[in-house]
Amino acid sequence: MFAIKRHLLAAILVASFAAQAASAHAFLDHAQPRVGSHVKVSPQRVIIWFTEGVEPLFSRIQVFNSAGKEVDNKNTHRLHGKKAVLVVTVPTLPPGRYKVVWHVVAEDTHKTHGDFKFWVK
Ligand SMILES: [Cu+2]
Repeated sequence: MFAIKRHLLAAILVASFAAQAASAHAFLDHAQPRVGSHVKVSPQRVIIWFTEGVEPLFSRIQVFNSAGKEVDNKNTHRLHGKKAVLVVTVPTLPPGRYKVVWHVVAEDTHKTHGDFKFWVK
C-alpha cells in the first residue's frame, strides 16, 4: 500500500513538472559576467541568457554599485536579435561589488525577476 502511494506521489510530481514546463516562465539560464564571479577587468556589458524568449520592451537589466547607485547605460536590448538574450551596456566599472537586477516579461506574458552579484577586482 505504501509503495503504491509513493508511486502515485511520483506521478503527481512528474505531472506538475510537465505542467510547469508547458507554461514555462523566463528565468536566468546563465550570465556574463557569471553569477557570483570575480572578474579582473570591467565588463563592457552585462548579458543574460534566459530560459525562454522575452519581450525587450517590457524587460530590463539594471546594474547597481555597492552604494546602490544604478551604473548601467539604461539601454537593455536583445543581443543580436536573439529572443532569449538581453544585454545592457555599462561604462568602465571601478573595482567593487555589483548587483544585477533583472525584470522580464516572457513571450507568454508572465513576469519574472531576479538578481545576482559579481565583483570587479
Ligand atoms: Cu510563463
